[in-house]
Amino acid sequence: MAFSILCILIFLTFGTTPSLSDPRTTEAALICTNTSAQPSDRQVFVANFLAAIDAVTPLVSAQHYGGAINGSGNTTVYAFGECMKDLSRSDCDLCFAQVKTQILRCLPFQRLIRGGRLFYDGCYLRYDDYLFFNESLSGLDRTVCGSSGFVGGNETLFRENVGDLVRNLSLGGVNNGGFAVGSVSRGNLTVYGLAQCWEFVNGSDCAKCLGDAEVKIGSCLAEQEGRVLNSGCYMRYSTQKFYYNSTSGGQSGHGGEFFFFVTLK
Ligand SMILES: *[C@@H]1O[C@H](CO)[C@@H](O)[C@H](O)[C@H]1NC(C)=O
Ligand SMILES: *[C@@H]1O[C@H](CO)[C@@H](O)[C@H](O)[C@H]1NC(C)=O
Ligand SMILES: *[C@@H]1O[C@H](CO)[C@@H](O)[C@H](O)[C@H]1NC(C)=O
Ligand SMILES: *[C@@H]1O[C@H](CO)[C@@H](O)[C@H](O)[C@H]1NC(C)=O
Ligand SMILES: *[C@@H]1O[C@H](CO)[C@@H](O)[C@H](O)[C@H]1NC(C)=O
Ligand SMILES: *[C@@H]1O[C@H](CO)[C@@H](O)[C@H](O)[C@H]1NC(C)=O
Ligand SMILES: *[C@@H]1O[C@H](CO)[C@@H](O)[C@H](O)[C@H]1NC(C)=O
Ligand SMILES: *[C@@H]1O[C@H](CO)[C@@H](O)[C@H](O)[C@H]1NC(C)=O
Ligand SMILES: CC(=O)N[C@H]1CO[C@H](CO)[C@@H](O)[C@@H]1O
Repeated sequence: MAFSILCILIFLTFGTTPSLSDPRTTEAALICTNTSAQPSDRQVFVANFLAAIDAVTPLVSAQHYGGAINGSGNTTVYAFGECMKDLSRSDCDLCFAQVKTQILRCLPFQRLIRGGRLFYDGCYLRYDDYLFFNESLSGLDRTVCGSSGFVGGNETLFRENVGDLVRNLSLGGVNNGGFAVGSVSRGNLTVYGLAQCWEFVNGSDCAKCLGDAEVKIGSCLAEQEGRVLNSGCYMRYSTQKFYYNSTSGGQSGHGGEFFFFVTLK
């Protein structure tokens, strides 16, 4: 009996196709507003919330992003979701399935909270009570620095590398339809990064958003990792490589133009 269970476990572990899947469901930030719907509107608000999120889900699965609006007046719910462009479709689906359940921690059901943003490293979901889809900056934007300080190497070099990286990410993102990944190596130090503007943020607003992120991420330079989570864009650097080389999740595909690798002396 125990043996057959073991066999099944072995089969399950090795019988499936090897997968490099990483939906990057690490949470970067959950930001909830403190506005709530009227208690008398409870049923309608909850129904609109669910309908908006439900409408966004298949769009994200099919095209990596989607926006939906449901309801009217004070109970209107606007929802937008997007996966990072380097995730495969299956990783995107996995990431979005989680982000969708975890945004409930903003308590749209219990407290009828009308706005929430959940940033994962692989995907993003926001709902709110106004049309925010093309918003680039807002008062709730966050900078989240890692908690492992940079140690054991040349700190000056590290700062220079991150500085060049985020400048490149910002420029590269603006010039490549809102997405860039890349690395900068100098001395024996390499830093990796990713930047992405959300789909409905236009070129000039994307530039504004990434430019802002580039400046704010500078406050993280004592740490091995840093993230800026703006209304219209996401930027991250790390001493670890965390992104896929192509826009199709490591498989061969389109989008090679989205990266850069820089080696400086
Ligand atoms: C609600 O949030 C706004 C800004 O997000 C803030 O100015 C205000 O003080 C908050 N109110 C409460 C009661 O927390
Ligand atoms: C809101 O969602 C409901 C339920 O899915 C749907 O019947 C309705 O058409 C949606 N309204 C809008 C404006 O999309
Ligand atoms: C909308 O909400 C405000 C307060 O939040 C309330 O005064 C107003 O009556 C509401 N309007 C409708 C149409 O329900
Ligand atoms: C973009 O935002 C502006 C306000 O900043 C708004 O007037 C416009 O309708 C928005 N465009 C789209 C396509 O959502
Ligand atoms: C390479 O990195 C190590 C720390 O990881 C550091 O101690 C060493 O000095 C570096 N060497 C050079 C040539 O920069
Ligand atoms: C650290 O890096 C800076 C900038 O590249 C360089 O000028 C300096 O000599 C390095 N320091 C050490 C101890 O290697
Ligand atoms: C981008 O959208 C903003 C409003 O959100 C608008 O002011 C600006 O002119 C737009 N830029 C372009 C290039 O469409
Ligand atoms: C990604 O690209 C870098 C630089 O060209 C290369 O060293 C690395 O092996 C590539 N990784 C994968 C998984 O293709
Ligand atoms: C694409 C891009 O902007 N590349 C730049 C990255 O940063 C290095 C150093 O600052 C530049 O030399 C590259 O041109």
